[in-house]
Amino acid sequence: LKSGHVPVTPPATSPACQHRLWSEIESVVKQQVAWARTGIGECGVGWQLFAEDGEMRMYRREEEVDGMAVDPLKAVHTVPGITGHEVCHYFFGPQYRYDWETTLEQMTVLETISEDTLVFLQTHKRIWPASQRDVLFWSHMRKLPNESDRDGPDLWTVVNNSTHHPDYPPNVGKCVRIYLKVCLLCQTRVDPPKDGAPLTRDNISCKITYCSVVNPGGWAPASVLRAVYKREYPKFLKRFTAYVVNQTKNKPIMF
Ligand code: 6CM
Repeated sequence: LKSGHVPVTPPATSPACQHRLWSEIESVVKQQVAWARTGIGECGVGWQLFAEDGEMRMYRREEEVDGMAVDPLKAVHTVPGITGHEVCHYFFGPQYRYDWETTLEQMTVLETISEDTLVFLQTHKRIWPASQRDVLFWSHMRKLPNESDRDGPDLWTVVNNSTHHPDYPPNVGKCVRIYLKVCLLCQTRVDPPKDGAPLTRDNISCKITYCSVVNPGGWAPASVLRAVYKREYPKFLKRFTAYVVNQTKNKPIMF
């Protein structure tokens, strides 16, 4: 930092700031990003490693509310060849969701608040013996300025958070509504070629942190839910990141 310069996060400039949900979006994004940035050993809570594959590690804490498992999850992964902006672009964009989201049955964009803020209604495939689930959430994508290295790549995040919509009340049809808080936080790492040659995808990698808390909203046996998560979360993160690698491999790098 140049002397006298104090790092200040510039105010968010998204046009979504006019919207009724905006103050909630601001506060949830800040809280979720801070939580995602807290390392596994840092927060004084006991994380249990439940899945590991190459660079990917997945941790959970077993928690219950009214007998229902609401285990917080935190996953970290490092993937070569892609940027944080690219990862967030494919996670956020509704046009890509059916390509990678294997538990999805139907997705509708209920509201476009701005190009970086959407409201989604999704139904997910039924998992026996429980009822089918749906979920209604806002999703917001944001660039976070790199405060430790002003010339370094920015961080990118997507935060998904359950909300209500008067036309789609919960638990009226065949679906039970689930409630979630999800944060995907991505940091691009650059290892420039020594000889000053142009950067290629061989010189970049992305550190991904994915945090979620899902309340199943109604009866779901904790043991079945935990078995489903143990199977589905690693599958999701591996499949989704492989999808981003595949989509971007012949495209210019999007920082
Ligand atoms: O974060 C993920 N996906 C986003 C885009 O779709 C978004 C949605 C998350 C919905 C998560 C639903 C999980 C499946 C629900 C099953 C509930 C079954 C209850 C009964 C079981 C006995 O944030 C990726 C989500 C990856 C989930 C594995």
